[in-house]
Amino acid sequence: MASEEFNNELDNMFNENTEYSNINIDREILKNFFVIEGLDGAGTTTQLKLLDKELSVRNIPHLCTFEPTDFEIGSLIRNILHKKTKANRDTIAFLFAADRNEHIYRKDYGIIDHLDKKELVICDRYLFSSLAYQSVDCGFNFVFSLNSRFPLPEYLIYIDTPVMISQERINKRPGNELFDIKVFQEKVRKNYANIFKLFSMSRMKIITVKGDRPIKAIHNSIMDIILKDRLKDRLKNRQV
Ligand code: ATM
Repeated sequence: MASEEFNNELDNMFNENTEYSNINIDREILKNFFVIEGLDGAGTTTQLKLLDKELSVRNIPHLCTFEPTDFEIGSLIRNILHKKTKANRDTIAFLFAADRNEHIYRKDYGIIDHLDKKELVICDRYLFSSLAYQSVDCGFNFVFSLNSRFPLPEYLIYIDTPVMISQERINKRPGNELFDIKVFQEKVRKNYANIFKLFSMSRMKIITVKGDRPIKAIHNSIMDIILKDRLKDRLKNRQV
């Protein structure tokens, strides 16, 4: 779908007379759940690894996790992304949603069970990746409906990287994946902007972090967001 069409679709959502009026933006928020998003090459995976180390050093109970997962459906998705097996674009959208469902709800291993154990959960990509990537080929409404029942994180942290920079980083990596093409990434970047506009009506906090900086500077910005929130919570508890 062209981004202008996506924009129109988004504009229509604000019109009460359209089928989009029931769109569920203000849904359940999972406290202590942080999601990191960005274009391919934005460095979300690098940042997740750094956070994992730092939270361990600080003895903060946490789970650093990612989508596609390393559960069964996630592994199938990786094979499709690495072009080892083929699937129709709509099938890929279904698979991402199915993988997510396991990721959130699987007993003992899922995100909800970790949050229930009072751990912070930080996830590299979540439903916003589906909305940004799969909407390019499958249309926003279809992808939104597949993901309409999933809860939102408390914080969505977006590492904003210009396509040119993310493309330079991708080109340095061996092999290429299904969505690595420049024009595709440009559409994905526009989609992210539209999605954030849409979700600004929710109670989820959306924070953009500039991605064209050294890895350590980006890491510090993300740590600040996570720690500030914990500090606020502790102060609140002390006042009670
Ligand atoms: P990582 O490279 O962050 O592991 O993600 C793999 C790809 O999966 C990434 N592609 N690029 N380019 C984004 C894509 N993806 C989706 O298309 N939809 C989704 O729902 C998710 C979670 C990831």
